[in-house]
Amino acid sequence: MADEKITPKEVQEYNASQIQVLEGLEAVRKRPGMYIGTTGPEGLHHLVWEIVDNSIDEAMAGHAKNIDIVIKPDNVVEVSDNGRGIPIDIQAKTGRPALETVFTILHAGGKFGGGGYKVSGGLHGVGSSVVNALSEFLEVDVHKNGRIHNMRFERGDVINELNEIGDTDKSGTVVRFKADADIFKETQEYDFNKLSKRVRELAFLNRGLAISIEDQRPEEPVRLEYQYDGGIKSYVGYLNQSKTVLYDEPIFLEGEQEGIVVEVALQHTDGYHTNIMSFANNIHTYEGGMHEFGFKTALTRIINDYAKKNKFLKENEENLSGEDAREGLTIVLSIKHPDPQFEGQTKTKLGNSEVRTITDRLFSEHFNRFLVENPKIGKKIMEKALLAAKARLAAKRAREVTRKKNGLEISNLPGKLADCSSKDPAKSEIFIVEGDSAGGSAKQGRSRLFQAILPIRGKILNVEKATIDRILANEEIRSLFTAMGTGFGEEFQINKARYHKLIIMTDADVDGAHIRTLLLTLFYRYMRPVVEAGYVYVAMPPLYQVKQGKKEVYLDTEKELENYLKTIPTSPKPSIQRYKGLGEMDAEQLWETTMNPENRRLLQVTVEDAIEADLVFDMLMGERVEPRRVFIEENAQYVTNIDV
Ligand code: TSJ
Repeated sequence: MADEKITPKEVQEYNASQIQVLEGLEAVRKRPGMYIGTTGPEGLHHLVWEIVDNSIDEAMAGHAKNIDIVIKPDNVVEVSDNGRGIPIDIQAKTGRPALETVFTILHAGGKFGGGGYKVSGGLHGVGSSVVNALSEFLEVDVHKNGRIHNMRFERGDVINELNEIGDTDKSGTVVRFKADADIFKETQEYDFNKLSKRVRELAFLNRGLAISIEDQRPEEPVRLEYQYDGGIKSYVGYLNQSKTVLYDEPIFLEGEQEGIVVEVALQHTDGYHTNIMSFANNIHTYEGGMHEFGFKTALTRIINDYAKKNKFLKENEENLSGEDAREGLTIVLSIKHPDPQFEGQTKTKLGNSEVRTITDRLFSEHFNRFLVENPKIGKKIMEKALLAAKARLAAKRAREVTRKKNGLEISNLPGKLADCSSKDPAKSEIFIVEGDSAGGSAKQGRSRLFQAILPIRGKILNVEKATIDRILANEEIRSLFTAMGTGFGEEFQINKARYHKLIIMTDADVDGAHIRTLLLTLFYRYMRPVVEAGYVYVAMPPLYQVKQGKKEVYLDTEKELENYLKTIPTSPKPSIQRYKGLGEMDAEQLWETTMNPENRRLLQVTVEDAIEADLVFDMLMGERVEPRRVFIEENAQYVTNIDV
């Protein structure tokens, strides 16, 4: 890399950051939102990734092989790695140990040592000092040169200066911290499921890295360990595990140019959808960016060149479109960049323009060679793309015939929709309710001013296995789109949404879970802007009702039930009802427990949830039995609430 000259501008920036240093960690405690976004659950979990990112950096630099995360009782988090250990020597500039600087100076993380890829930037990278400032306590043990070096901080203040606390034959860093309840007022509870999903993703993205996560809060600790020698190639295999694939091994390439590492893994399925997941320095770039752009251009170009050269397409025939070229593809694209620029609304769009040409070049060279060396697979890929083009052209002709009249206009509002009287979308809600009896209770119990009810019958169409025209012909799906008012496909308009809350209300049993998953898959595939806008919710009806005398109490989990029963007198004998379905509640109960904004609990669906639903969906509904069996076994602990 070229030496950089320090220009007057940079000198100025340096001075500016010095001022920030003087402000110290007090500023972080005063306005935590400025540094971690929120002090709700998102911000709380962010602390863990802030610390883990440092160990990932050490692993990416080739110095650590293992990372272990433990959620200890009382929500203390411990992160350790077997890297070189944070440097402990006195820095000339500050006269303080480097270790102390890491935790007491804003933005100091990773500023020394030089080189390598940092996870920092974008959502992450505000530094370990921010975590320290927001922790009731933080302790660090550095195993280095045969000794254990320790420091302790409380709310950012040094409590124990750097000191040696014993001998060691290992090297590495251990950090333990407890989020400060004065800052994280809403909750200090970590969601193990959420943490372990990201841990698995990090394992996929960093080939060979062994990363474990243990929950020591329950009586029986749970420990999960992830290590993928195939890296993102294994990730694609995982995403496709329940799909029918066109060839056994995902296509994989890794290349490097100008210090930028590019990895791509892809594999075709017999489905109609494209699943592309891109990452920059391990951050999921939901909004895409230059790496995705370069990849897509290259893929379309190479497929067209190959098709022409090998007479799959005649010279005078129209080129295959990008969407044709990507149909049925599962793609994971991961780049590592020394200085990533994140742009876009959610700072998840990679902006570095040089990445476009580099990804294009590295991928096309490899993919070209792959096609030449594997003509049988090449033929399958061509046939898939040609079929996609044929379907696209047929659909286009069909659309031209029925131009404008796809029947989804609001003038055709479905008969079974009980609309609300409010015309203000921001205040309006639509409940998608499974079954006619629950639909009836919901219609009776609702607040007609702002709540609309759309009952749907039984299983809706599996959009995964259906073509567009079949989806558009499906009555349940049509009524949903008509009610929403957003149109469909290319004509989709989020600003036409007639409701800003779309609430899925299904039974708490296996069928209910299936229908919820089907709906989430439909939204993810065909109403994604609605999911991205945060309009989609899942209603959480209670599982239990306890009745004692005149008093009725509703509870959501078995544990809450147990705890509640301990607090009430034993006579008169309480009667406990376990709700199997919404239909068992009368209109008033349904309103009180599940629909009334004052009492109800709604889960907002994120894009990640929808992706997960997509996967679960494949598992439960796919054609292959073996992955379904394995999935149910692996997730047995999570499905105890489900009646099988
Ligand atoms: F920063 C931190 F506290 F958040 C943290 C840092 C937390 C954890 C769990 C691990 C780490 C960390 C830091 N692991 N490994 C390192 N490595 C360095 O800081 C390091 C070591 C040696 C050298 C060198 O040039 O010799 C350079 C660096 C950056």
